[in-house]
Amino acid sequence: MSHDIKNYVAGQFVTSKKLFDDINPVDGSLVGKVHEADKATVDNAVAAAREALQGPWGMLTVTDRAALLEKVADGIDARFDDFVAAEIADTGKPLSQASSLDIPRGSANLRFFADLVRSARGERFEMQTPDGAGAINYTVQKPLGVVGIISPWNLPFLLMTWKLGPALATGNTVVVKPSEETPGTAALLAEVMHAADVPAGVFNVVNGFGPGSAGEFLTTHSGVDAITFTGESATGSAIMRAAADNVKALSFELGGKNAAIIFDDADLDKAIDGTVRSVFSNCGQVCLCTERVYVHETVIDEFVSRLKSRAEALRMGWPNDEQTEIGPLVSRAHRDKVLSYYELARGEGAEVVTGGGIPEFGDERDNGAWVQPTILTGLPENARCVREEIFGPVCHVAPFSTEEQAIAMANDSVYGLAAAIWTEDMSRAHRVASQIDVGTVWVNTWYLRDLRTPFGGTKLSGIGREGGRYSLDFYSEPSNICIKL
Ligand code: NAD
Ligand code: 6OD
Repeated sequence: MSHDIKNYVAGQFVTSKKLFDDINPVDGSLVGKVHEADKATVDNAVAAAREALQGPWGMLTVTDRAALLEKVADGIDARFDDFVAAEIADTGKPLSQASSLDIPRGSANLRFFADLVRSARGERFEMQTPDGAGAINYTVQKPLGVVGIISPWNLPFLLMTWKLGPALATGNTVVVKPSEETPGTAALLAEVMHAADVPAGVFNVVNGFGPGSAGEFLTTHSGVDAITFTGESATGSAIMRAAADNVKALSFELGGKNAAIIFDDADLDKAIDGTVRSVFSNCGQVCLCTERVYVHETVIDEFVSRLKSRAEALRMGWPNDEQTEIGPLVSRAHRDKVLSYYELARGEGAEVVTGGGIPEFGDERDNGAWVQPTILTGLPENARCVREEIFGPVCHVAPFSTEEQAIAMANDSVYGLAAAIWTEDMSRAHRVASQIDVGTVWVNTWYLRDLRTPFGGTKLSGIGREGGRYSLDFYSEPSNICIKL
């Protein structure tokens, strides 16, 4: 049954005269009607967030703020099934994934940053002065102010809370703009915040699109102090231009064209398991997914043949079927983009090892946004399908002969988000990992996350790092207090 998804501004659920459809990509059915925030609604949200900085929220001690975040995390856990259902309805992702990754990481993100901010250390410097009495300097961390959080559709709740946790833990107030494709879990979080008595204006949600809509209103708003954004690199550039006039602080987690390198000494069972995960998880819609696989020439034939069998065995199905391993893409529009790359690959001379089209179900799912898991070979390294982010369940597999060549191929990209290396030689693992120009290198694993580590990308993959103390550094501003003794 479809329902209305409203904005949440100054502690109130706010409607709009302009509505847009939230579509379920499994079968094209209507999830709900979304109230699009107009300029006045965004202005109200920013004003409420600014006011809340001065109100009870601004007066809370770190301990009280952390306790409130934990109360919100408890509220998420108490409504776990609702969050899972909302995420599945918007994205079509399998229940097994939504209930083991997306939603658990939502409350974990809040708990982690509540813990971290409680134990954050300050700094203090003693200095000599000519009169001999000296001075003491210490640093206080102040919130940035009003933070705009703009999130994508691939891991909607995980990625929104990944920014929200540290932003609130450090004392900011926020205006969240979820992706127009996936507004469900942000709306539910507003209900949880409301029930947890989070002061009005601390957490606001405005729904809408990018240009000419809530995204642009937020990024150009002079009352917003910082923008933390996850999404496409081209959108990051547009936001950077929009934010320039007010010189806002920016943190960007952007696109990738991530490489996996499989050396001849790799444990092929592990490498194939890991590559199936890194290429096809979330139907290839994780920024960290592998789209370029480089395999040593002596093992590439076996690797491709086994990867093909595994890709063909992946179970596509209804999200609530516990056997389902892979869901649809997020929308028909995104499917058109992915299919255009499948077509382009053929035009560029690729061999399509498996996939390359649309599956047929013979039921309502034929109205959805499904696409086949696809493996390509035979493309030159300058082919567009090897260079551009596709963001679907697809990889290109190419051979290499030397370690130096593998490193050069992995680094030959305008992106620099993540890489996976598969080898049983730990000296090689250390040697190669440090030469790959990306934010995260996984060795014999993929997407294993310790939230204390720096997370982000080089080149077109982003600006800045979040995670652990890196998040605290971004969301707060150090001020020096100098006391002459
Ligand atoms: P997107 O850039 O199209 O949209 C992301 C968000 O930005 C949405 O909320 C959208 O409405 C908003 N937006 C779009 N144009 C805007 C504008 N001009 N001003 C303000 N807001 C605007 O990205 P997407 O399609 O939702 O997500 C997929 C992309 O995100 C992929 O490129 C993927 O690699 C990237 N991504 C990166 C990471 C990371 O951590 N590096 C994580 C997830 C996704
Ligand atoms: O796990 C995370 O913290 C994180 N930021 C993941 C990003 C995934 C990209 O789609």
